[in-house]
Order: sequence, then C-alpha cells, then structure tokens
Amino acid sequence: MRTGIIGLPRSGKTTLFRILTRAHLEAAAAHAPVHIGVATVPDERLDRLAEIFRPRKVTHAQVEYVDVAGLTGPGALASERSKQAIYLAELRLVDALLHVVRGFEDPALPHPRGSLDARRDLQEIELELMVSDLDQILRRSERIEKDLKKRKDPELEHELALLARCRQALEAERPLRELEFSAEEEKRLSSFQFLSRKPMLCVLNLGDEQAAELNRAVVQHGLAALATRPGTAVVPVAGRIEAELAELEGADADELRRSYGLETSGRERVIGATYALLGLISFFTVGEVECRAWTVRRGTTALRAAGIVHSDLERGFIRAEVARWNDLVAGGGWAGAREQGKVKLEGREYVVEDGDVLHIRHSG
Ligand SMILES: Nc1nc2c(ncn2[C@@H]2O[C@H](COP(=O)(O)OP(=O)(O)O)[C@@H](O)[C@H]2O)c(=O)[nH]1
Ligand SMILES: [Mg+2]
Repeated sequence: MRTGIIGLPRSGKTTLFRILTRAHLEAAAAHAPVHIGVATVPDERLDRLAEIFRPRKVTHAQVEYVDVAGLTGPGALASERSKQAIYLAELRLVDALLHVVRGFEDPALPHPRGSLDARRDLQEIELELMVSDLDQILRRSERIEKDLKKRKDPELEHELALLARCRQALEAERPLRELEFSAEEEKRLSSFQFLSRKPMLCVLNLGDEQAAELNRAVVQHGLAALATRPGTAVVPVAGRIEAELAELEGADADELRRSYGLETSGRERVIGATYALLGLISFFTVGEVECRAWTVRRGTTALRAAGIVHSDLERGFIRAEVARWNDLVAGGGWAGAREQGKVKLEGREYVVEDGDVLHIRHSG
C-alpha cells in the first residue's frame, strides 16, 4: 500500500516522512522532488506471537510513503507547472493521501501564506486536486462527445453521464470521495485515478506547546468536522517532538514522550489511522522459520489470503486452520489452542478477521 504525502511548503511534510519511515535523508537527497520510504507497521500482537514461536525471522507489515514536495498551490508559476504535472502523475498512483496541515507558529519560519489558518490551507490543496480532476474530466468528456456525434454508443453515454455528475460535484468544490458510486460506476472510474477521490488523512502538525492537548487543538484549528466526512480522517501530531522521538529507541523515547505530555506515539497513530481509513486489517502466519503480518482489505476470503502468502497455497487450498492471535498465545502454540477448542477449520469462503492467525492446509 502506498500513501502520498501532500501539503503546502513548510507544513512539515518531510518531517512527517522522516517520522514515519525513520529515514535519515542525506542533505542532498532531502531536496530531491520525490522520496519514497517504507514504514514498518508496529504490531504488538505479532511480537507476542514471536515470543511463543521463536522464529528465525519476524516480518512486520509495511506501508510505503511518498513525499511529494512540489505541490505549491493553484497560483504556481508557469515555469513550475510542468514540474507540478510530474508530481500529480506520481500522486495518481497512490492508494491514499496524507495531507499535512501546518498548525505550529514559528516566526523564524514564515508561513507561505503569511498566517496560520489550517482550514484555508487544507482547502487550497484540495482545490488543486479537484482542478486536476476537473481538467481530466473535461478533456475526456470532449472526446466522448465527439465520438457520440459520429455514432451512438450506450457505453459512452453512460460514461458521459457519470463524468457529468463528477463534474457537478467538483464545480461545487466537493471532492469526489464524498460521492457515492455503484460498483459498476466505481469500475468505470477506477482507471481515471482521480486525486480527490482518494481517501485522505489530514495530519495537523502542531507545535510543542500543544503536544499535551492534541485533540483540543483539532477543534481549535477548526478541523473537527473533517472526521465526519466520507473517506476522511484527522490525526493531530506534534511533528518536531515526534521527529526527535523517532531518533530514540524504547525506554528513552517513552520517557521523553511522557515528559511532553504525549500518551501515544504519533507514528503509530498515523499508521493506524491510515489502516482504518483504507479498511485494512492484518492477519498472521506463524512458524519456526518466520512469523509474519500480512495486510489485506476487510472482507478478504481465506482463499485470497492464502494466495497473498503464496500462489501455491491458493492453487492447492484445502482448508484453513484459524485461531485468534491471543488464543494462540494463551495456548502456547497450535497444540495448546487446539486442546482448548480455539482452532477452527474454515473453507475457502471464510472471511478473514483482523488478528486471525492462518495455517493453510494445501495439496502439492
Ligand atoms: N516549530 C516547529 N517546526 C516544525 C514542526 N514541524 C516541522 N517544523 C520545521 O519546519 C520546517 C519545514 O519542515 P519540512 O518538514 O521540511 O516541511 P515541508 O516543506 O512541508 O517538507 C523545518 O525546518 C522543520 O524543522 C513543528 O511541529 N514545530
Ligand atoms: Mg519537504
């Protein structure tokens, strides 16, 4: 899964990218237009399973983050527009957007729009995404209209009507993620990779002094209503502090975190919120060789899950042995969990739940 980081200049995008991926960018690389980094998804459940199975290798799930530096707002100079097109093309490929909005004051680091206003900043970038989508819609609609003049085609007529609906929303400054589409419409739209249709996690980047009152800050900055909008979520983070914490390990980090009045790790909250927004869950596979977390969409069947682990498992799928991760830990392994009646045998249509441990029985 890949998430694209967007936001105005000096909002804290690169800072957040570093927090998430724990990347130590070289000074030169820090100025490259697009950075791609991998974040390990923290998961205590996997760690507990590994204590039981003592595998040679523990593999956490991963999320990719892309720091797209060049989105500068609709007022971009002509000379910057071609660069902008490259950034937008990069963004079309991501599954979700992580929109960093500045919530910290710093006289030494002027805000690019002259004052702090989270809602205005959010709207500015959103507008840019919508303009890009609208542009695509207008070009495609024009082509369809031309074709329809030559010959009647119900397929194209459907598409045109659907695009008209999208256009109407965008012209009312409503992002496409707020519209409801049928499965068939979803399919038609997917190839467009519209930006304003992607789920968006807004990260409010706060100053040190607001670290102890994160949730109140979301209200103060006028972003509380965002959480109720479709495909949208908000997470407050004290960026500078989290960047400092990301450099530390274990107990030192915990102690420093508490001294700032922070209860939980910003990194974990952002990754967790991204999972929730995308409807992602984790299941596990365990053994002496490897204990591993796998990321799938909610609703994934045992057969599909088997295929994600290995195509051979999907092809030769017979049954899945399924246990809840904590039952497996409590039983000290499969044998113990089985004795306690905590292992179920499931068929290919079984819908995998968050926290399931799967053992696939297969032929060949
Ligand atoms: N005071 C303060 N400075 C921050 C915070 N987050 C980032 N910065 C600083 O703001 C500057 C721009 O941050 P950066 O992450 O490069 O922003 P970008 O332009 O959006 O990538 C850097 O000097 C950061 O150290 C914060 O929460 N508080
Ligand atoms: Mg940057």
